[in-house]
Amino acid sequence: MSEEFVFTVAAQDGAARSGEIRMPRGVIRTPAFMPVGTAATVKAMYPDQVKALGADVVLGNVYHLMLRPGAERIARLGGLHAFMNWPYPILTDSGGFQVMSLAGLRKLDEDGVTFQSHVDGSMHRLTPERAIEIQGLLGSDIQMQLDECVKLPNTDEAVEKAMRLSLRWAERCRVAFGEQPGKAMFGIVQGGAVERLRVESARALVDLDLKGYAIGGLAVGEPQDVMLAMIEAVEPHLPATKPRYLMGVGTPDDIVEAVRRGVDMFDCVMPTRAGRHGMAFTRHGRLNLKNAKHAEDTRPLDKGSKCEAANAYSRAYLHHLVRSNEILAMMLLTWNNLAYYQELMAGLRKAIREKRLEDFVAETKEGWEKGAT
Ligand code: PRF
Repeated sequence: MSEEFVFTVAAQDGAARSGEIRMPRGVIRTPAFMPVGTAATVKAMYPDQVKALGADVVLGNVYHLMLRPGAERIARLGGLHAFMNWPYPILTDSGGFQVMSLAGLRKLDEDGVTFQSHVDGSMHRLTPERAIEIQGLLGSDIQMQLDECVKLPNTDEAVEKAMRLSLRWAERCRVAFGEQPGKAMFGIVQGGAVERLRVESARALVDLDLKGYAIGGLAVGEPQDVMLAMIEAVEPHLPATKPRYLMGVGTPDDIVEAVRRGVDMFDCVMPTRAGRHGMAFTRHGRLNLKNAKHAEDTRPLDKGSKCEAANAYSRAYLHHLVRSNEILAMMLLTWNNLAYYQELMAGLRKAIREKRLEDFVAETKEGWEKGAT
């Protein structure tokens, strides 16, 4: 453990890196996948189960928690770590992205965003200062700047306007955050699919000397090759000594390709959300357990997996649970999926350390392509 926030790169293979972030609440091994715990819970999972799978950090959301149960209430109850019984690092997203995707009415101005709660229709306001204040009340270890993320495709004008507003908000968040030993505030690179805007955004954020840099505004409607081209455009402009976080990404293939291009951290609802909708990720690709073809299949999801959800229950049983809308279907598939994602990250970290990343990537993709049958 460390009193400060310290990132060290221990090994490199091509542009890919493996290392760790040390901070008071624990060590985050990178490249890291952060399970999403939107409403102070990684849905359908016990916290100690999440930890046992190898997750070193989970993600929380300002947007959801400010609406319910409220940031001040969580602070009075001892902070988010105690509230959800997760004593390890927590990264919180700042709310801007969720306002755009979830809120009802919303109005953006220079100072912030006013929006209507999707929970009860009440009106709320987020400014850069309030976003940081809320993350402080929650006790978040890694706090994100407030930003504006536009959907793609979009006009260059709209993308540029959002990128410049996000930069001004980054400066205000930096001031509001101040110096907090052991904690970090990350900036968020925006700029859509416009290379020149991406580079300008990255350079301006680097001038603010932040503890880490996120790449936002991707996986919002553009094809994978565009997303990867933007990562490649930004990467040379980000300091090698700071962690890089690709927000809201992605499929196992997106993660592998981004790690090859130098990304250190990821979060995505995909393993948890897909698990609640009957989908299983395995080394042999994806399975839709709703499908009738599994109805009498006695094989487990993956008998070679260390995860009990993958090896102790038949596909026929999982199919039955999914079709019957049983709670256990969600629990087992979420467990399996998070285990698969964490196993993938552990494999990537090991392969980078052993300088055999390209072989690992080829073997991994071969496994997916062979199919789960
Ligand atoms: N900004 C923030 N959170 C995000 C994104 C973003 O651009 C994305 C985009 N993939 C996911 N989550 N603040």
